[in-house]
Amino acid sequence: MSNLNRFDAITIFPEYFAPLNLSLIGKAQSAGLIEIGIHDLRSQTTDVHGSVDDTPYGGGAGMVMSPEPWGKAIDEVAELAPDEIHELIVLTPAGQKLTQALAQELTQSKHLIFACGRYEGIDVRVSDFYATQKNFKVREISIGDYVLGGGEVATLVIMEAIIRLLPGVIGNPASLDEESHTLISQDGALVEYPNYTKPKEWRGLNVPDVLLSGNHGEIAKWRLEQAVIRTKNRPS
Ligand code: 6GU
Repeated sequence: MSNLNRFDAITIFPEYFAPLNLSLIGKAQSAGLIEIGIHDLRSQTTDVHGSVDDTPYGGGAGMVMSPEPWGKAIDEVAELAPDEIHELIVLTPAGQKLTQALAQELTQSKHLIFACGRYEGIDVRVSDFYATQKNFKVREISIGDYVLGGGEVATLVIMEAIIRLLPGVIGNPASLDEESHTLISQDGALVEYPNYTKPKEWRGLNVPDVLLSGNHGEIAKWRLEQAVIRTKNRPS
């Protein structure tokens, strides 16, 4: 059984996923740390038009994605990691909100399948069916309280949040410990302290003296104070 993390996305717009070949995620794939597959939902359709949606029962505006192509696509993709529990992630603004803690939790899954709905979403029987399958776990996830045209961009966001946490993906893993939402105070997650690099003065603005002092205790204290201030002042 393979021990690497596998990510599959099912979509009617495979071209949305081209950026996965860049930067951190591109390198993680080349290095064999992860495997990513992008699958065209329309390849599961049987009619000449490649229809993936239909009008909603009960009436109302918009179209609903049909369960049959989704079922076929998910069954096929599950076979790419036949021995794993498949975490089926259905992207919807109605889902559980993505947080750093959720991204961290999802690093434990060996096989993530992202179902990228469009229109008014996917017939709910798709989620209901896979929730009854013992080798599947189903989750609905949202990336925030606003509406996107589909789950593709949300999938890119979630994949990036997870993949950068996987062992070996980031060169200096210590940098993960000090970043926003990972730093914890008594009040919960903090955003990151402000960062500076050379030159010492830029357009009349100076680097705070404490950062030039070489006193690591004082620097850590200052950074924590700054993180608390920034967290408190952040518009909510
Ligand atoms: Cl996952 N999908 C859509 N369509 N809109 C969203 C979202 C997902 N998360 C926030 N807005």
